[in-house]
Parts: sequence; C-alpha cells; structure tokens
Amino acid sequence: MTQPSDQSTALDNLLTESRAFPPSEEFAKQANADASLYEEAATDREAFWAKQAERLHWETRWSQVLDWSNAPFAKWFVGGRLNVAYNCVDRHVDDGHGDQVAIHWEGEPGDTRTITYADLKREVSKTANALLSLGLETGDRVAIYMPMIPEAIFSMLACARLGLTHSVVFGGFSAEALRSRIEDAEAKLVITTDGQYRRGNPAPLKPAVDEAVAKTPTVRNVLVVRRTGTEVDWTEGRDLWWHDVVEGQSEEHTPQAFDSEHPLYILYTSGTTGRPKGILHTSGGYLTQCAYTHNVVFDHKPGQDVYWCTADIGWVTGHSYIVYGPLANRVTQVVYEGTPNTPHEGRHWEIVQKYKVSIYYTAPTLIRTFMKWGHDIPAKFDLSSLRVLGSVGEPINPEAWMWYREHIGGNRCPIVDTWWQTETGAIMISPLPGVTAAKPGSAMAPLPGVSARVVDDTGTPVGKGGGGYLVLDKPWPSMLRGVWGDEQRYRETYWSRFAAQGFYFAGDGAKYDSDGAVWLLGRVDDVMNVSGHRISTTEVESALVSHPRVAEAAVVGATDPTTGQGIVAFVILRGGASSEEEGAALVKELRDHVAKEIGPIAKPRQIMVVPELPKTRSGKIMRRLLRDVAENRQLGDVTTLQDSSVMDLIKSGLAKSS
Ligand code: 6R9
Repeated sequence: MTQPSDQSTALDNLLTESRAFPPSEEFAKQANADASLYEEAATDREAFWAKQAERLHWETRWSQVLDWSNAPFAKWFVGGRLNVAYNCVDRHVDDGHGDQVAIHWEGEPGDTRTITYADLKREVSKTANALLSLGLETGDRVAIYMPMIPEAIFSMLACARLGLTHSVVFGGFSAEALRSRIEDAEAKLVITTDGQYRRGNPAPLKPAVDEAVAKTPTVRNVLVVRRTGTEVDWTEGRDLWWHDVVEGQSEEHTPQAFDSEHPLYILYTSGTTGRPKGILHTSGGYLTQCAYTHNVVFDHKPGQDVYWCTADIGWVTGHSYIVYGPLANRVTQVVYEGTPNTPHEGRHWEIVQKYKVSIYYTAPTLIRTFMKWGHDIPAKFDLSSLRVLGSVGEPINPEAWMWYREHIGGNRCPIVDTWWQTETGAIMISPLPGVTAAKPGSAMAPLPGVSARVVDDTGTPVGKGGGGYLVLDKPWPSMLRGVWGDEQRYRETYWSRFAAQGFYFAGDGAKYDSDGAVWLLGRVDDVMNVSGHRISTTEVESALVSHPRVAEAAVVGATDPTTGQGIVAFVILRGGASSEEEGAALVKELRDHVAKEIGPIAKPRQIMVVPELPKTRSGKIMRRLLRDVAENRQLGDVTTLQDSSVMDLIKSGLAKSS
C-alpha cells in the first residue's frame, strides 16, 4: 500500500491555502441549515438521525434507530417499513404538487421532455406493471444499461416500487463488463436501448447486451427502449420493445411497503483487485441520508430551485443525487443526456440559462475542461440564476475552485466540495453553504451526524496539522450493507485495516490543516481516479495481459491536468516488436483491447513498451518508480529493486522509441 505522504507531496501546496470564503449574510439568513445542527447531532446522534428520517413517509415507524450488534453489518430504522418510490414520487402528487415539474429533460440532439410529478407517477406505475407482467418478483435483480433518458429513471423507480434490486451499469462500459455484472447479480432482466447519442452521433448499445446475455443464462428478457432508431438484432421470445410492453399498461399501481433494510440496489465499483465489487445499498437509512444531505448541502428549496447534477446515473452520484435524494425532496431538476461540448462548448451554460438552474453539481475534471475551453464561453450566457455550486469525485485543486467561483458562480455562490463514495451512499464531508467559510480545495468538515477522523498507521487520531488515513469511526444510515455475495470481501476491504478500533477504512489519504479543516489527498491504494471514475490498476492490467501479445503489464495513474489522473501502462511484449511500425500498431490495438474489455474510460492514455518491469525482491511491481517515469520525474529511491539497472533499461528504451 502506498503511504499517503506519497500522494501528498504534489498537494502539499494546498495546505498553505489560507483563503476562506464565508457565506454572505443574505445567504446565511435563508439557509436550510445553521450551525446548531452540529451541536444537535453531537448531543444525541441517533435522535438526530431519527429526526432526519421524519423527512420520509413511513408506512410503519421503526422501533430502533440503529442496530450495530452484528457489526460491521448495520441495520437502520429497524422494523420501519416504507416504499422508496412512493417517497420519491406519489407522495408529492398526494400533497398537491402533481403539476410541479420533476424533470426538465434535455436530449443531446436538442429534443426535450417536461415531466411533472403526476407524469412521473404514471410512467413509473406503468413501468412497474410491465415488470410485473414479465413475472419479476420482489428481490429479483434487474440490470439497467442505458443512456441518460427518462426511461432509465422510470426503470430505477419501478424497481424500487416493486422491491426489485436494480444494478445500473454505466452505458459506457463494455459487453464484458456488463456480462460480469449480470452474472454476479444473477439478473433476470436487462433494460437497455437500441443505441445512445455520443458527441452528436448515434452509437449502438444493444449489440453489447446481445453479446453479454449470450453468456448469462439467468436473463429471461431484454427490454429495449427505442432511442436512436438504429437497426438491432432481435431474439424472439427474449427481446421486447418498451413501447410494446410498457405503453399499454395501466397507470394505476399501488405501492407496497418494504422493510427499511430491503435491498434497493447493487452498484459495482472498482477495488484493489481486478474484480469489481457489488456494493449493496438498502432502503430506509439510504433514502434518509440522501434526502437530508441533498437538503442541507445544496440548500435545496422545493418548488423554487432548479437543480442540475451533471453525473450519469451509471455512477453513485447519479443514484443518490439525481434519482433518490432530489426526488425525495420534491426537486425540479434538469437531466441532460449528452456531452458538454455537443453541439458547442457552451452547452451547459446554455442549459443553465434556459432553465434558470440555481444549483449546479459537477466534477473537478469537467471544471478543468471548462477552464481549458476558456472563460469567455460561460461569459456569453446569463448565469445569474445560480446560487449554489457543488463538486464531487476527486480532490478539487484551488485553481479550479477559484475559477469555478469566479467564472461560473460570479463570486457570489457558495461552493460545496463534497467527499463521499459509492460505499458511503451519500455525502459525508462537505461545507454547509450557509454556515462554513469554505477554503478552496478543502471538503472542510464531516456533516452533522457524520463522524470521520484522520488517523495514523496505527489507527491513532492525528491532531491539527497532521496527516494519515481517512476513517469513518461511527456507522451512518446510508452506509453499504455489504459486498454482494461476498461477506469476506466486505470485512477485508473495509474493516480489517483498523479492525482493533472498528473503523471503516475509506482508502483515501487526508490531512487536517492548522484550523482543523479536512483536505482529501487521493487514494492510498491501487485505485486510480480518472475523471472522477474509479478504475483499479489491476483491472487494466488484467485486460492487457488477456491480449495474446502481452507477457506482462503494469499500470499506474499519472497526474493529468484535466482528468486528475491518466492511465499509463508499461507492457512487456511476447516476442517483442519487429519494427517501430509494428510496435505503434500494437500499442493502438492494445488501447482498443482495453476499451473493449472494460470500456472507453479505461483506455490507457499512454502505453509504453518496455523490456523489463521494476520489481522488489519479493516480486512486487514498484509502481512508484513507474509513476516517476510516467510523470517525467527524477527517479525516487531504487534501493529495494531486485535489479536496479532495470530502470536504466526502461528509460533508455523509452528515450530510443520517442
Ligand atoms: C461520489 C464518488 C469515491 C472516491 C473517494 C475519493 C474520491 C470523491 C471527493 C473525492 C476528494 C472529494 N472523491 N469525492 N476526493 N474530494 N470531494 O465519487 O464515489 O466513484 O465511489 O469514488 O472518489 O478518492 O474514495 P466513487
């Protein structure tokens, strides 16, 4: 495991950051949360969370807030019963808000749909009736492999309504990634589209499903939404068009309440080994924390704000902050299907202007991309409706933070840098926009109700100015309830590192500055963060060595000015390359091979063909040295190398080939 100090060198300059931006008096006065929340939560944590759970409609109230007797398996709101979809949809209609717009959907080619809560209730009910007609039963798993279209949200909510467990697989993932996820969850149904728009062009999607389900016998049906009109192959008896199965269904469906701990979804995320983990989330505690955080962190006012989270529903941010948290809070939100530069680089700002977006939540990688495109682009649009800006996915560098504040937020909007993970289910560390004087680049402090610490190698909490590992030392309502089908992996990955203390190990390095604010410093394991997406080095290495020409591969995440990290691979070829042309062609083939095995986001930025890899005496690849090469740095300590001349060999080989 890398020591956190390795990562922190590049980020050390952050810790001298002394600028802080307190909220304006005007903002603070109207904010949903004030400083008393911290006190209230500290006085009685469970009572605090019970109060947050009151945000939801419970069919049966819980009898116990938290049962931690079987740690690390938590139960929250024990005995409580609720329907998640009822909470996100029907109750708003029942409360007289059926005409409020839930979703302003904006398709990439410019087509739009306006969906009110009454519409949403009808669509989700029809979808639920369709899923019932396909014979699905409570507890069954459904894979959702779709672009950002309303039917994806209807599908998730229909599953929630019926107590089916969804597994959303990002539409940019490969057939192989989809297959392994379907297989692991033993899904019975896949919901997909014929194709999806990507950078202005329709691209097929269903062929990947056809390839995946050919090898997954649990799948009985594939439900296909027509989106691009692309021709598709059709397997009679298995494949069904959405418009045939869903459109004719009744608009009435009465939701039934499920146990607070009923599984809501599985979402796969990269770990330190090659095989992605199925993170399991359940119902009552998850929805409670999503709704609470969406309310206090974004200062959301139902019926007034227009909210836009730019994530894809294939990631946890889309689950918690497009679907569950916002809809539970009766949001009016923008959902955008496409890429930020289609058809032009001002598309996001055009959308902000068009819908008068007031809360905008995005990722640092995108902010840095906008910076690259130039501030004259957002300057062409009216962004005066914005009042809160959010960031998530990776540490945000102070330059990007300041640019975001000035050029998007008009020096007026509080910025909330929100730290959390697929595993935490909802935001854990973040400023409160009406309370915190935020520092550019710091996630500041655990939210009221959340307990996090920075500890050293032995698990001892460090003080102000100290650095180490981020841990969560108390259970929280939206915490993962395990790794699907693998109890041992759950215990090992998250609870073994600080087993003596019973801390959850997040895998991130962190520091306190001299004021006690928390600064996240990136992963301390072999997980890379590329444009806010977690990809493990092992996963990419396995993809590379699955190619017949690759004998050995080592992958590192190298600092990248736009994507945070870029994937750099070092490969040893079987039989070598006979000419430069052959080498170049092979490198291209390998990049495409990784894209096919995992998905285009995992395509290495660079592949270097090397004669040897640097290894320790115990045979571990020294990624630290490869990172030095990838980042063009002077080599660090090579004394633990088995053969210290290897690095000379690598570097001279690279010099020759470049
Ligand atoms: C929500 C999400 C989780 C990992 C996490 C950390 C990094 C996320 C961050 C951040 C610094 C932030 N991360 N938010 N690092 N500051 N505000 O991104 O979930 O895809 O599971 O990634 O992302 O390294 O451990 P997920």
